[in-house]
Amino acid sequence: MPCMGKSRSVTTWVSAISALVRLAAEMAASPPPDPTDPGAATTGPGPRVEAVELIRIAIPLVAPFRTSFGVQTQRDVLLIHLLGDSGEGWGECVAMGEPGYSSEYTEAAEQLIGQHLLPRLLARRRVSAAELGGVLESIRGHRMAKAALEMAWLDLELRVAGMSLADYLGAARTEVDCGVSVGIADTREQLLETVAGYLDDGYRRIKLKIEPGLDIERVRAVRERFGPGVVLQVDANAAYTLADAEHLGRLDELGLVLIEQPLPEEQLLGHAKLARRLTTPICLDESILSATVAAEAIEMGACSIVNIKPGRVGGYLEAKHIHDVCTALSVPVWCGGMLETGIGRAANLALAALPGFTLPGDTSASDRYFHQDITAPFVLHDGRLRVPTGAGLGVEVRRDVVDRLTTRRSMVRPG
Ligand code: NPQ
Ligand code: MG
Repeated sequence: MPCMGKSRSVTTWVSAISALVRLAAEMAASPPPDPTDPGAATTGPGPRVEAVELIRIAIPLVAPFRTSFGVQTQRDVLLIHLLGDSGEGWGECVAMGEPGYSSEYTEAAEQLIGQHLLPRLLARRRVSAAELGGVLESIRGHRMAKAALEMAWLDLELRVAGMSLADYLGAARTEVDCGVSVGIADTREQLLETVAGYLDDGYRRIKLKIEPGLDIERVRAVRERFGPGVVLQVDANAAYTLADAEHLGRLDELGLVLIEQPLPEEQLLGHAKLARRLTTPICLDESILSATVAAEAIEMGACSIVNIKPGRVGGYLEAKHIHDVCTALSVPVWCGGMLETGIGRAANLALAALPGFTLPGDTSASDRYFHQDITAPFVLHDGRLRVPTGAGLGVEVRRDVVDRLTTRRSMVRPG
């Protein structure tokens, strides 16, 4: 326990943090841009959606991607194509084919969107992207499914308004520093070779996927081979327990920016206990489901850095709230990745351009994952990607490529 004098300053510090967390929670609960506020970005009453095409595509990955929860060789993606009275809008659901990263998965998202979410939205004459969360509030969870619809709504609405998503969200830069996520390799030598390739490509940060047994020695090998100048971090995807605290402490001497999600999603207190035993900062990914969870996790000391994935938190508007909350609490954030096609990649770049995104994210070039993307490919320039400037998400979908990759297609209409 701290001595008397220290305990008094700790009390002051804790009450200051509490006040900030309250402010953060209020900001999180505050409504989206007010259309009557001249300073806020507005897009009017929202589009009229006449039909929605649900398209399932299977895109092969350039190489198998192994994490602590499994190996992926292709991406099973659900695309949302809105057909409105004033134009079209595209969205992408980041759920995986199997519920490995989280409980959501593509088939379930498609079912939920078709059976529960779209009927509620299409029952209204017009819905704006900012109103979408409220209309769908009575349906619990399924944030990736909701986020996919919000993305499509934002694209349609902002295309009509002639505004880019980056401007709408409040972007502060025109290009963003990029990192890359490196899967668990079969051998140490293969890992070193892969990392060397990404450093040659110009990536400004390397993230190594780890799991028990393929962790300390692998990370040390990368640090020793490429030196102290390489910006390095690790991601466990919830593969450890609190009993591994001492083992994970061996990462402390390897100069990592952070360790991402060492423990299971629901163990906020566990992460807070682990944080006290490590000098490497803890960053949460899977655990951060909303701005409220982010504020609470930060207050209890479960993390000091936050990975923001719009799909995981229910959309880009909630993602912006988390950015605002974390920025108010001086907690750095970065943009995660879910192996998005050019559609989700474009939107992630708009988000990653906000001022609080001070660490390079998993916003990699298209060719990190795909031989052929369904939009014009995003290409690295000096370790950065350019933020799209066109209206909406700022990308055009290559319908011929989508059609070639399509495994299933259906149409949802009002009524
Ligand atoms: C993460 N992403 O940060 C995730 C997890 C992840 C870039 O490391 C298919 C679809 C395979 C989504 C593998 C990165 C995936 C996936 C891993 C997401 O935890
Ligand atoms: Mg992660």
